[in-house]
Amino acid sequence: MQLPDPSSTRHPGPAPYLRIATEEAFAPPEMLEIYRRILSGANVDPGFRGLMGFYMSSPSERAQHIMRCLTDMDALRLKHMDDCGVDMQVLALTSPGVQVMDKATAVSFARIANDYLADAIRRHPTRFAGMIAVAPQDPQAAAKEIERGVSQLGMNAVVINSHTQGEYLSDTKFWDIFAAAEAHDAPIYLHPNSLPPGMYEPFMEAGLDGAIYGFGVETGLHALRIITAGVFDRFPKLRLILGHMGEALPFWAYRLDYMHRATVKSQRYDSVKPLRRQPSDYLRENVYITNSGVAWEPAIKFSQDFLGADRVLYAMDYPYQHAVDEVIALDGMTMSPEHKKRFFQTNAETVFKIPPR
Ligand code: 1DF
Ligand code: MN
Repeated sequence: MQLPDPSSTRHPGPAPYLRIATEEAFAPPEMLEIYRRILSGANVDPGFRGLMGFYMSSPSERAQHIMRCLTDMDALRLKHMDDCGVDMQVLALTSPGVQVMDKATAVSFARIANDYLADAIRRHPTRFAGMIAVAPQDPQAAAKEIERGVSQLGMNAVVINSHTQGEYLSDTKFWDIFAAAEAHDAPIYLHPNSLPPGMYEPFMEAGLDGAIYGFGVETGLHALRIITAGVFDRFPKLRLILGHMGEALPFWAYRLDYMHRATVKSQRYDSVKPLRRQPSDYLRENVYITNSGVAWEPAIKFSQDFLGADRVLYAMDYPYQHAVDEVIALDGMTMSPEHKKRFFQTNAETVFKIPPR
């Protein structure tokens, strides 16, 4: 990993735009205590143990750095932002958030985490914005927390860390969450989670279960399940945000459309029903993507071409990815000044309703 090198003279210079990073993680120390309790119990989810069990116990430099950064909401975080030229972080409770907890703990801790985040935003209102954490385990409580987050805490997006104990939001039992998000005009950032038990083994044995590949496969699958279940036909104004270059779905668009059409026509699966539009239409009209973890100009340009320049947003994925060189590379993209400003600043201001400073 490229840790910021204090002796480096490289520093992103001033830019004709603010740099707003939109998939930045934090963890209240109290959540780590709950995680410790879960990890010491019986029947621990293998994906959760492989992910947070690792970061919370490994002596490696990467793990120690990440744990230090996740739990800091003040000087250290602001210093790292300054080092990287990041003006603002849009913060989300780190994966898996409350989704690994039992229902009652998840509902109550989502509120605690949101209050904790709102306090940090109050301390640093020009540096932080945030997303509302919810417990999908209790869809009605999640809907209420979205309402509270928007109307009382001033947060305008929701974070859900992909599957909840192996269950997907394509199941209609979760759709009160979509109804609340749509009613409050709050996009849902569908962020990766560790792989559920049914997917874990073949990825883990090759060391590919994490952010390197498994996360993207599972979160992309989740987004596709939401599309093919007809969620956007039922909630046409609902918006999803996907990180990691849309978890590669823009690259899949042609094949998704062709094979979805063929599958519907052949009546091969009861679960693949006709939709009002093609899968790629929902990607272009209901989805925003961020470049979290992918500081790569060709992928960003392809996505702008496919989705439109108003749907591709900057993200760093701090502290899991923390590299000043990436900001310098992105500053240097060959791209019109208008599109670059949308990418780094104005799309985030619009999507997260960040007030002008
Ligand atoms: C990792 C990556 C962990 C991402 C994350 O949350 C995360 C990682 C626990 O590298 O283990 O959010 N990510 O979004 O790429
Ligand atoms: Mn992330």
